[in-house]
Amino acid sequence: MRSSPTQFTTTTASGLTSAATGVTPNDAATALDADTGANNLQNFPVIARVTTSGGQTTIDWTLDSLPSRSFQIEFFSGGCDGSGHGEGETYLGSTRVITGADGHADGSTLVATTATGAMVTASATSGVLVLNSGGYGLSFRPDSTSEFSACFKA
Ligand SMILES: [Ca+2]
Ligand SMILES: [Ca+2]
Repeated sequence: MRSSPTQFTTTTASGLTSAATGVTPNDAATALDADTGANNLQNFPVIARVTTSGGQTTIDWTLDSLPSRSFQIEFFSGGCDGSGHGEGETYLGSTRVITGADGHADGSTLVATTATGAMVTASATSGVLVLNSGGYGLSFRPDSTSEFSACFKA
């Protein structure tokens, strides 16, 4: 599932703001992201693997956060800051998931083809699905965006 790269610019920008002051570590997975603060101290995803084969790049990732909640996971390539977390210059793609009762979600997401050796990062945005006016389909209404994940070398 892909969405417009410009659709969530505002929430991505808030993630960038908090990243500039240093990255807050994720709380323990069993804590269900109960910590509070700027952007609700939204946990960032963890990239487990980046695979490019036949011109297609797939990112394997996990997220441990609020239970039974919708998330938009966005992927980027670009530089990394001093803490080894990404800076998210080039949008690669996104996906949406709903975490389980244990707060866990994971997936393998097809993204824009990424060169071997590139640094890849991800962010997670919590939100709710709302019925579009007119009743046709659902829209994702974002609230809190995480800082960028640790960089992963493609
Ligand atoms: Ca939190
Ligand atoms: Ca947190």
